[in-house]
Amino acid sequence: MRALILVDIQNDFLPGGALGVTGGHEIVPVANRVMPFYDLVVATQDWHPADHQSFASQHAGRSVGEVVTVDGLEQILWPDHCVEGTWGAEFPEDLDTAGIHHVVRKGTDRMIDSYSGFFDNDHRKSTGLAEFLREQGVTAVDVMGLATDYCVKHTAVDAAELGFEVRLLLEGVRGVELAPGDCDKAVGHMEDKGVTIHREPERTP
Ligand code: VGL
Ligand code: ZN
Repeated sequence: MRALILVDIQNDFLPGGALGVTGGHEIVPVANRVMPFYDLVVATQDWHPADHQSFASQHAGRSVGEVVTVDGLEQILWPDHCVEGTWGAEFPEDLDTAGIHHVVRKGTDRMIDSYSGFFDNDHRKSTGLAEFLREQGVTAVDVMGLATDYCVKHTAVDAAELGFEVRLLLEGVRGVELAPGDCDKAVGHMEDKGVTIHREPERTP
């Protein structure tokens, strides 16, 4: 069975949000259109405590975009975003959440970030998503959401490494682009890791 994974489609990653991705709102209708084609739809949510150590606000004298070391791991500093229980962490109002069967929350440990829906950034702990998908009989996943160059990339690459057949729905992703070209680079990296890039608009995936 092929499942759909919606990555971090949350208010804070849409324009106007704390970490708004350019054009991020354009993928909501894409998600709504394709969800009915899948027997299983899983959504991830970035879900941080207010003192998460990926927030620049937690590091005196540091600003957004700088890289620090947290618990032995390199960490890019972000604006405060997707704080558990806040509006920014919620799904956007126009996302058809009735079509989502299962939600996975990640980044809940203040000491380690989690771009992937499967593992934290050091692969110390599983979120349980791989185990859940296997229990459901899933062998293939289509991935879309935000952001191409961070959470989408890490989720798709981990899925491929875990042995799932993975397609990236290009119409349904947008990226942060801290540096110009980051999204193209991320797509190339996913392709190198065995992810199929699905370039056509989704009608019957
Ligand atoms: C993300 C940066 C920080 C993402 C999450 O969803 O791509 N990016 N936290
Ligand atoms: Zn985050």
